[in-house]
Amino acid sequence: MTRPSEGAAAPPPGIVVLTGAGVSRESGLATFRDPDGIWQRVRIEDVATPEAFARDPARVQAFYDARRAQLADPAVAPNAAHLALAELDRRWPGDFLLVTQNVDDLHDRAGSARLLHMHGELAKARCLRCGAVEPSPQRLADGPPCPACGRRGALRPHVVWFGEVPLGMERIEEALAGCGLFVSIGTSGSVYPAAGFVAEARGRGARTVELNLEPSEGSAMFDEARHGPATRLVPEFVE
Ligand code: BV8
Repeated sequence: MTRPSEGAAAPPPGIVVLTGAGVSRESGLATFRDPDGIWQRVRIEDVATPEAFARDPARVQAFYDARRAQLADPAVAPNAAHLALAELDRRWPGDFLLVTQNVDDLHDRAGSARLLHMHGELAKARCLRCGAVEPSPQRLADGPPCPACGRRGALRPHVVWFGEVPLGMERIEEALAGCGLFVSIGTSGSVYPAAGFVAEARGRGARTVELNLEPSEGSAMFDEARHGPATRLVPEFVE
């Protein structure tokens, strides 16, 4: 990990880290496109689009209720990669932003502060009636009341489905524009706009590094790629 040299006139470079499902794999959460991944068991069109929710809300709610329930399992906890990234956030004196595609709460529980969930969060629900975003009840399939307006059956997962606009894009673009280092961890580089961030960072002169179990779809875009499990690669990189 580059350290700002003592007494250097220039401020330390900004860092942007992008994570995907691979960073949570060793905490026991399935990824999406690996052989045992979620999209091998259910189709995106059936559970992760606004059309799916309009067509069969009960099925979509059940899909997210099951994944939310997994987060309550004590065996599912932040791993060494999440903890190393939280440590880097605490320690880095320059600009820092951890952008995660993950909807789990493991970065939050690890202590990451400068964190942005661009695909939303399983732990939150959004009211279709009043727009409030609140901590999610464990199960949305039963149609619990919105904590803000009281309307029953109006809560959806606060998750960005395919075809919906990712969250925090302005803040992400700003961070990419000013960063000197872009690190992509545990993502296949198959979902946009996240998969395009490396090109944006490169275009601004940032050093780009990929830490992933195996080469991703965008590996060729990176200055450096290290392959192996995140719980080994990330602590090593952060040191
Ligand atoms: C949008 C929430 C407009 C739900 C998800 C071009 C430009 C813009 C859009 C598009 C475009 N082309 C196509 C699109 C549309 C679409 C898209 O990208 N489709 C894909 C299928 C081609 N994109 C959208 O619809 C997005 N919205 O574009 O709006 C817009 C654009 C810009 C600005 C304004 C408006 C919305 C996409 C969000 C969809 N929601 N998640 C949920 O979680 O249920 S995305 C879904 O895929 C997951 O959330 C996941 O986070 C995401 C990416 O997957 P990964 O995290 O990478 O997981 P994956 O399994 O694929 O890979 C895991 C990796 O980990 C592997 O490489 C593996 O080797 C590695 N690994 C495994 N174990 C380990 C490991 N690495 C290290 N250690 C280990 N132990």
